[in-house]
Amino acid sequence: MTGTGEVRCTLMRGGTSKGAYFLAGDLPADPGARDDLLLRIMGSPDPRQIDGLGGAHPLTSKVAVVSRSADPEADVDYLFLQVGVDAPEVTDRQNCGNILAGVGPFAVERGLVPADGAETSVRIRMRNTGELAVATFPTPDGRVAYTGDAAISGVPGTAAAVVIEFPQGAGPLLPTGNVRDTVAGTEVTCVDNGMPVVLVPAAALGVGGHETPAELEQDAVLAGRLREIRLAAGHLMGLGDVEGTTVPKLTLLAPPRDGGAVTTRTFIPVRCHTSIGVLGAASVAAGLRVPGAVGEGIALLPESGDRVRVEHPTGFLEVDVDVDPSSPVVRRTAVVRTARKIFDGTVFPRPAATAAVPAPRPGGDHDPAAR
Ligand code: NQM
Repeated sequence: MTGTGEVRCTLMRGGTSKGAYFLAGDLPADPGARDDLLLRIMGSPDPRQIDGLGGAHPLTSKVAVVSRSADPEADVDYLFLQVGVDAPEVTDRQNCGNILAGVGPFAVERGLVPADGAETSVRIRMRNTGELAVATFPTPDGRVAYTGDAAISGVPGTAAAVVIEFPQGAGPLLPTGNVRDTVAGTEVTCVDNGMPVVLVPAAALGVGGHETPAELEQDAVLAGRLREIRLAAGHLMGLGDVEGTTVPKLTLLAPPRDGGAVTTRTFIPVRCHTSIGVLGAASVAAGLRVPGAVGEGIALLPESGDRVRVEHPTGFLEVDVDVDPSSPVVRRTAVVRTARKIFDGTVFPRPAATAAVPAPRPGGDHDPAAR
């Protein structure tokens, strides 16, 4: 970072999300100063993020902070930060497996890790959860290759595969200790295989579970029920008061329609995801494999193999998840994503003096476009 506040930044698509990637050393070490700078870089708070890099949706208002790791088990440390769109909030309380897909390529691009032959594996310590991931991607001629033939739902075209493996998670798969809980009058399963998620049968909330995200977001009764369930589940899951936080997520479950195991609609937590998060899907898939959980009677699990195809609003996400159902413990999780470097350069943050003044809402009295 220079005296004028400009910062070296790489904008990358990671899976079905997009975010600004930084070297930790290029950002202020003090979290308050860092978060203030990130709000100004992303253009928050403003529902359109018109004055910054953010894309006016939680899925495109994300930041990765990457550094060499001091941990002998890891090459790099990755801290994920969710930047509020219309609220001046930056939180490290959740992780992001989509933005994770860009971390290995970014680490090679910026010289934190050398390319290692035709394919490079980068061991990543995810600082939000303390857990480890290993990302493997093509590096022919010592450079990251972004083109390839892997397709993921929610992203047009194809790109090089980034294979991400997660060894056994440290925390309990069922954070409440129960396979089912009754929360705000609804039977749910609370699960955490990298992302705290509350699984809710869509039918229990009076919806089909195959609606579009826009249709579900317009349903005020549903929004109220989801909020009640989330706040109560947060306490049961040991997360405390989750008002104002982005975890746990809520995933509605419905029978599959396109050859998958289950249909999902995920709230992150207010907006409905246009697909599903990677770790969110890893938690859903693991939850479906727990005997007696609320997915039973809704999901159709394959009779053999680890692969679970999780359907979502724009296609599906396949997760390999090996669960020992007796404990239950997840032995291994793996997923294929793609990532792409969009630009690399210098970002010029909005000056600090205007940071605290929220922009008028679109269509509001002070919005010139509405006049
Ligand atoms: O669950 C969105 C995303 C995510 C998170 C969210 C994610 C994950 O799609 O690993 O990737 O749940 O807020 O980027």
